[in-house]
Amino acid sequence: AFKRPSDAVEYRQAGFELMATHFKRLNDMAQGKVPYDAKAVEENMAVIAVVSKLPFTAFVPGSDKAKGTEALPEVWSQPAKFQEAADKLQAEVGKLQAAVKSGKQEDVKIAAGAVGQSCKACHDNFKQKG
Ligand code: ASC
Repeated sequence: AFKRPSDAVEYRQAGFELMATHFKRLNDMAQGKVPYDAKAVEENMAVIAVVSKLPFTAFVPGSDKAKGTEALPEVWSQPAKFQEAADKLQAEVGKLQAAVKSGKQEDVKIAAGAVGQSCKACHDNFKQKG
Protein backbone atom coordinates (compact mmCIF):
# COMPACT_ATOMS: atom_id res chain seq x y z
CA ALA A 1 0.00 0.00 0.00
CA PHE A 2 1.11 3.55 -0.63
CA LYS A 3 0.71 6.35 1.87
CA ARG A 4 0.24 9.08 -0.71
CA PRO A 5 -0.69 8.92 -4.41
CA SER A 6 2.67 10.49 -5.28
CA ASP A 7 4.40 7.56 -3.53
CA ALA A 8 2.71 5.23 -6.02
CA VAL A 9 3.95 7.40 -8.90
CA GLU A 10 7.52 7.35 -7.57
CA TYR A 11 7.38 3.59 -7.08
CA ARG A 12 6.14 2.76 -10.56
CA GLN A 13 8.58 5.17 -12.19
CA ALA A 14 11.47 3.66 -10.21
CA GLY A 15 10.41 0.20 -11.39
CA PHE A 16 10.21 1.23 -15.02
CA GLU A 17 13.57 3.00 -14.73
CA LEU A 18 15.27 -0.16 -13.43
CA MET A 19 13.56 -2.24 -16.09
CA ALA A 20 14.78 0.15 -18.81
CA THR A 21 18.34 0.15 -17.44
CA HIS A 22 18.63 -3.64 -17.32
CA PHE A 23 16.73 -4.19 -20.54
CA LYS A 24 19.08 -1.82 -22.36
CA ARG A 25 22.12 -3.71 -21.03
CA LEU A 26 20.67 -7.02 -22.17
CA ASN A 27 19.34 -5.69 -25.47
CA ASP A 28 22.62 -4.01 -26.46
CA MET A 29 24.31 -7.41 -26.15
CA ALA A 30 21.46 -9.24 -27.88
CA GLN A 31 21.55 -6.84 -30.83
CA GLY A 32 25.34 -7.05 -31.04
CA LYS A 33 26.00 -3.42 -30.10
CA VAL A 34 28.31 -4.62 -27.35
CA PRO A 35 29.97 -8.04 -27.09
CA TYR A 36 27.65 -10.83 -25.99
CA ASP A 37 28.39 -11.96 -22.45
CA ALA A 38 26.08 -14.84 -21.51
CA LYS A 39 26.60 -14.39 -17.78
CA ALA A 40 25.81 -10.68 -17.92
CA VAL A 41 22.74 -11.42 -20.04
CA GLU A 42 21.54 -13.88 -17.40
CA GLU A 43 22.13 -11.39 -14.58
CA ASN A 44 20.21 -8.67 -16.38
CA MET A 45 17.45 -11.12 -17.23
CA ALA A 46 17.02 -12.04 -13.56
CA VAL A 47 16.55 -8.37 -12.65
CA ILE A 48 14.11 -7.78 -15.51
CA ALA A 49 12.03 -10.82 -14.49
CA VAL A 50 11.49 -9.30 -11.05
CA VAL A 51 11.22 -5.59 -11.75
CA SER A 52 8.92 -5.95 -14.78
CA LYS A 53 6.13 -7.04 -12.43
CA LEU A 54 6.48 -4.27 -9.89
CA PRO A 55 5.26 -1.08 -11.60
CA PHE A 56 1.87 -2.64 -12.33
CA THR A 57 1.14 -2.92 -8.62
CA ALA A 58 1.33 0.87 -8.35
CA PHE A 59 -1.29 2.16 -10.80
CA VAL A 60 -3.64 2.43 -7.84
CA PRO A 61 -6.93 4.34 -7.80
CA GLY A 62 -6.42 7.99 -6.98
CA SER A 63 -2.89 8.12 -8.41
CA ASP A 64 -4.11 9.14 -11.87
CA LYS A 65 -3.59 12.85 -11.25
CA ALA A 66 -0.78 12.62 -8.70
CA LYS A 67 2.29 14.81 -8.95
CA GLY A 68 4.77 13.74 -11.60
CA THR A 69 2.70 11.08 -13.29
CA GLU A 70 3.05 10.57 -17.04
CA ALA A 71 0.30 7.98 -17.18
CA LEU A 72 -2.67 8.80 -19.40
CA PRO A 73 -6.23 8.64 -18.00
CA GLU A 74 -6.77 5.57 -20.22
CA VAL A 75 -4.87 3.48 -17.65
CA TRP A 76 -7.87 3.89 -15.35
CA SER A 77 -10.66 4.37 -17.93
CA GLN A 78 -9.69 1.28 -19.99
CA PRO A 79 -8.45 -1.13 -17.31
CA ALA A 80 -8.97 -4.29 -19.37
CA LYS A 81 -6.92 -2.88 -22.22
CA PHE A 82 -4.18 -1.76 -19.81
CA GLN A 83 -4.16 -5.19 -18.15
CA GLU A 84 -3.83 -6.79 -21.56
CA ALA A 85 -0.80 -4.62 -22.32
CA ALA A 86 0.75 -5.52 -18.97
CA ASP A 87 0.07 -9.22 -19.59
CA LYS A 88 1.65 -8.92 -23.03
CA LEU A 89 4.85 -7.61 -21.44
CA GLN A 90 4.87 -10.50 -18.95
CA ALA A 91 4.37 -13.00 -21.77
CA GLU A 92 7.21 -11.54 -23.83
CA VAL A 93 9.49 -11.39 -20.78
CA GLY A 94 8.72 -15.07 -20.23
CA LYS A 95 9.74 -15.87 -23.80
CA LEU A 96 12.90 -13.82 -23.36
CA GLN A 97 13.75 -15.82 -20.24
CA ALA A 98 13.36 -19.04 -22.24
CA ALA A 99 15.59 -17.67 -25.00
CA VAL A 100 18.24 -16.59 -22.49
CA LYS A 101 18.14 -20.08 -20.98
CA SER A 102 18.66 -21.58 -24.45
CA GLY A 103 21.86 -19.56 -24.74
CA LYS A 104 21.28 -18.77 -28.43
CA GLN A 105 22.01 -15.13 -29.10
CA GLU A 106 19.83 -15.06 -32.20
CA ASP A 107 16.81 -16.24 -30.17
CA VAL A 108 17.59 -13.70 -27.46
CA LYS A 109 17.78 -10.97 -30.09
CA ILE A 110 14.36 -11.83 -31.50
CA ALA A 111 12.72 -12.19 -28.09
CA ALA A 112 14.26 -8.94 -26.84
CA GLY A 113 12.87 -7.17 -29.90
CA ALA A 114 9.39 -8.38 -28.97
CA VAL A 115 9.83 -7.16 -25.38
CA GLY A 116 10.83 -3.73 -26.71
CA GLN A 117 7.73 -3.71 -28.91
CA SER A 118 5.54 -4.41 -25.89
CA CYS A 119 7.18 -1.51 -24.03
CA LYS A 120 6.47 0.73 -26.99
CA ALA A 121 2.88 -0.43 -27.49
CA CYS A 122 2.05 0.45 -23.90
CA HIS A 123 3.77 3.84 -24.18
CA ASP A 124 1.84 4.60 -27.37
CA ASN A 125 -1.50 3.95 -25.68
CA PHE A 126 -0.97 4.76 -22.01
CA LYS A 127 1.90 7.24 -21.58
CA GLN A 128 2.07 10.97 -22.22
CA LYS A 129 4.20 11.85 -25.20
CA GLY A 130 7.43 13.77 -24.86
C1 ASC B 1 13.76 0.29 -24.26
C2 ASC B 1 13.06 1.19 -23.44
C3 ASC B 1 11.80 1.27 -23.90
C4 ASC B 1 11.65 0.39 -25.05
C5 ASC B 1 11.16 1.10 -26.26
C6 ASC B 1 11.14 0.19 -27.44
O1 ASC B 1 14.92 -0.05 -24.13
O2 ASC B 1 13.52 1.86 -22.39
O3 ASC B 1 10.84 1.99 -23.41
O4 ASC B 1 12.94 -0.20 -25.25
O5 ASC B 1 12.01 2.19 -26.55
O6 ASC B 1 10.67 0.84 -28.57
